[in-house]
Amino acid sequence: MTLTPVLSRHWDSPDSWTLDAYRAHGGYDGLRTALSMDPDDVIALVKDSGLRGRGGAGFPVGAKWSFIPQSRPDDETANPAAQKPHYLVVNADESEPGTCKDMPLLTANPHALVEGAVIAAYAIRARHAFVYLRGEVIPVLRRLQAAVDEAYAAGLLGVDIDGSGVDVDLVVHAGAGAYICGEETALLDSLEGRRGQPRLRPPFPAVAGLYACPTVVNNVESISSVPAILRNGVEWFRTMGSEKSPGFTLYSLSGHVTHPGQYEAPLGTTLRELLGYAGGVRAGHTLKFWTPGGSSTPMLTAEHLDTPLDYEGVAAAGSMLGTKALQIFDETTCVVRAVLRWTEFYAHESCGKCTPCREGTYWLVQILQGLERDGGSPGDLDRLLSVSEAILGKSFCALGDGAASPIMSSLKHFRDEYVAHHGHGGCPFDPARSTLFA
Ligand code: L3W
Ligand code: SF4
Repeated sequence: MTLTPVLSRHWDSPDSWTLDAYRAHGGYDGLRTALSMDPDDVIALVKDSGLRGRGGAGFPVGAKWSFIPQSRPDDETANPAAQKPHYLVVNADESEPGTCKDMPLLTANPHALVEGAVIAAYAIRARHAFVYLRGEVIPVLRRLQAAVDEAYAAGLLGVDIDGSGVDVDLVVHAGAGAYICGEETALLDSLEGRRGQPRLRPPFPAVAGLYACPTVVNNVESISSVPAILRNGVEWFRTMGSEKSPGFTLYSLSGHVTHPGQYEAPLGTTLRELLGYAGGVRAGHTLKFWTPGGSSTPMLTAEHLDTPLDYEGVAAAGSMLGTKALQIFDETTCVVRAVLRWTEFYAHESCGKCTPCREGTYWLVQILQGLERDGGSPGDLDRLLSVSEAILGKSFCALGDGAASPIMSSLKHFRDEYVAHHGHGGCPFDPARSTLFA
């Protein structure tokens, strides 16, 4: 596989984020193509492309768009849901530990998202679109708002877009920095002005989303990938990746790697290949474990270096592709300490709505802290497993499963290291050598 930069092709060009720079490379040509088509044909094209959601779950984008009631809102004979307004919401609340693709994308190429959002809104017949952005990242908020302002001034947003008679407004909304607001239904509650907590699904947002109206919620990278598909066609998109996981994607490499950053490549690229682009694990060290898609995805080891990083390949290896956030840890890292840091994050970010996650994450932290501090108590490993099993599949939303996942996968691959904490009376690693978790 080779790198296939599409979204990141011009990231290093001066002023890559401006409308002029974006247009110089074919920007907004995809929108023109879309506006010349029937909205249903745009949905069919995105379906044919096989584009899958880039936010973690990999749900097919075109299928999700097609769940929105298909008849026109002004068709009185139609399904009543079709007469409600439709909304597009872009999930830009990137917070999964290790995930760092949407913020660089919005910083260097915000017009790809604006163009994709107008195309998506047109396809699902939405008059209003929202971007729910992680609130702490003020420079990204400013950069995206500037792109939205430029698009309005150029007639690419607002009323009668590009003389097509189509109207779309796009609002950028800054969240207040809660991980749970990346869960789509908590995000919708937050956008409506309430405390962000997950809603029961079904109904899925496509049926009852923002203000109880049909709503598509898609990740930044998913929406930003759409213009290139309109511009270059389905066949072009399908020349990359596999039948079930077609196209290009942004992999983020972080941690003990020589050149951390975002690498855009076809789905199915392996970690071995990506490490080749990124200069390998830092000099003089060896790979110990890694996450394929952020801390919520079960960790893998050097044994999985040749796993194709697509939805099917990573599932076959016992994990999930998730957000393609490849966190690399070398042999200096204490796995218990790494898992403790992640678990503290989940305990802090648990919204408290359901008991398994609210209470379970608290107790997981207590047990892991004990192991690190003084080796813990006999039976701790069994307790870690039983608390994790009480969370996994029994919590109200995916945050609970995400919290259990690093514990269960680390116990599977590194049980001896947990046992060594008992034997040593605390962490056997020299904190001075463990650069990530000092
Ligand atoms: C209509 C149906 N729509 C499913 C839609 C649903 C959603 C999408 C995927 O979690 C994962 C999670 C994290 N009719 C539908 C339907 N949908 N059935 O499809 O739904 P789902 O439930 O499979 O996943 P999810 O709740 O969206 C996402 C994992 O991603 N993750 C990512 C975390 C990253 C962040 C971040 O940084 N912001 O949160 C990492 O692994 O654990 O498993 O739209 O409505 N019948
Ligand atoms: Fe809230 Fe955790 Fe339950 Fe999700 S799993 S609803 S974050 S308490």
